[in-house]
Amino acid sequence: MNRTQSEVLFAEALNHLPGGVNSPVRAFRAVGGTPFFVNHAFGAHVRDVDGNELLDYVGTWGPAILGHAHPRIIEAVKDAATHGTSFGIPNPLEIKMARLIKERVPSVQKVRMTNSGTEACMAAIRLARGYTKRDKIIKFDGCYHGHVDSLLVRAGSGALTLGQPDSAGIPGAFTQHTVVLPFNDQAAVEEAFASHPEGIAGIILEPIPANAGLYLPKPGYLEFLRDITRKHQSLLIFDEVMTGFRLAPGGAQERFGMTPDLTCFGKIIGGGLPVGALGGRAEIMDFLAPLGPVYQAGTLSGNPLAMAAGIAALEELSASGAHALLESLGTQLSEGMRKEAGRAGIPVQVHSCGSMFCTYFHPDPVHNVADALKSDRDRFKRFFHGMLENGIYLAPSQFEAGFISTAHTAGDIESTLAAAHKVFKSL
Ligand code: KE4
Repeated sequence: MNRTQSEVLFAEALNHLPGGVNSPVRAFRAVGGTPFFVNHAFGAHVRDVDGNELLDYVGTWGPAILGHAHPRIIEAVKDAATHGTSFGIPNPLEIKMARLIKERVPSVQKVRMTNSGTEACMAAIRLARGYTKRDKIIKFDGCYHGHVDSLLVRAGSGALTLGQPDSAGIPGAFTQHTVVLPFNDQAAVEEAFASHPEGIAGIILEPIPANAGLYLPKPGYLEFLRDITRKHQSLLIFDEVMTGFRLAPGGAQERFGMTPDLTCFGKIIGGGLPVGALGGRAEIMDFLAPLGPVYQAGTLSGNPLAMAAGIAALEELSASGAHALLESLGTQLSEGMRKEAGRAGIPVQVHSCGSMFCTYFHPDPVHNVADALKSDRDRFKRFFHGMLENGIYLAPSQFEAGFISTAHTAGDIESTLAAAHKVFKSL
């Protein structure tokens, strides 16, 4: 595949941007080679600056659930832009977005918009601490909640990919109240509550951890977390920045029948524009300024363009019966991947949940990040580049998930599996 222009651009980007990128996971550090540059995305495809068209299973890390440049989103952004790009004054679209979130996620009674998932998660833990007047927050290793100082502790996503799950530049004092536990381990959580008699403000988790690849909560685990937090008057915080509105119309909490106290959102609700949101019970959310004592703010929060794009995305998702299609495409891909790897004698764990998936090159089950770290990253690297050479763009790290959109077709999945058939045999 000709990558001449991308290589020229990357060489120049290295002079202007640390690592040549504005977000580390884009740099291909885990898979090697030169990242390609894209200037056109449409449907399930992206086109790089050398004219190569790729079937895209990253979907800008989740937002492109309807595919890229969906006409309804483009139209909504164009129309909103003609009325101004930002007001810094309340605008009606903020109410409409909040109502759409509340209609889909019954655990949410009030919403605060932010500009990223990181901000939503940062606000969530500050709110939990302010509401409960406790300091400790439990997170799980391998989970990633954005680059919040106190949550960049044994974190996933790019931090794990780059081997820096505990970032430099964060004083110990900033993380002394962060209790990091293994995921799927009930005894560890019980022990943490027992050893902190002063109380735990809350537990924050990805209900489906998808920043160390993708693994699932064991049966009963989420219910256990709900029970133990309720018992100790701690808050259960679901980070649904990736799973929200994707794993079901109401996200993972609908799919798993759970009711968290707070939920963090992002990605899909911005239709590809910068966005995040925090939602939850009114009695908790009303602790946020200007009503309550917990400060949180943002110049561009509720920005009319991001709201217009996100509203279009949520309304189109509902109108198009998207989730049934996403479910069937996800099953077709994961079952096909298992079969092709089996045919080639390659030991893999193919995990999927709805339209999210991950292929671990590992012979044994993966239930947490310790298991995930045992996967064969060299084999993943060869698989990634083999698929790329066959026109299939997968997430450039073993420790990321893949995303299917409603713009993918059964035919796309078939051609992906045909490519996988060839590439698995070459491993
Ligand atoms: P942002 O600040 O990147 O909008 O959201 C942070 C975040 C919070 N919570 C979860 C569960 C997330 O997955 C994320 C961000 N996801 C990564 C992909 N694994 C973003 C990709 C990137 O960092 O470039």
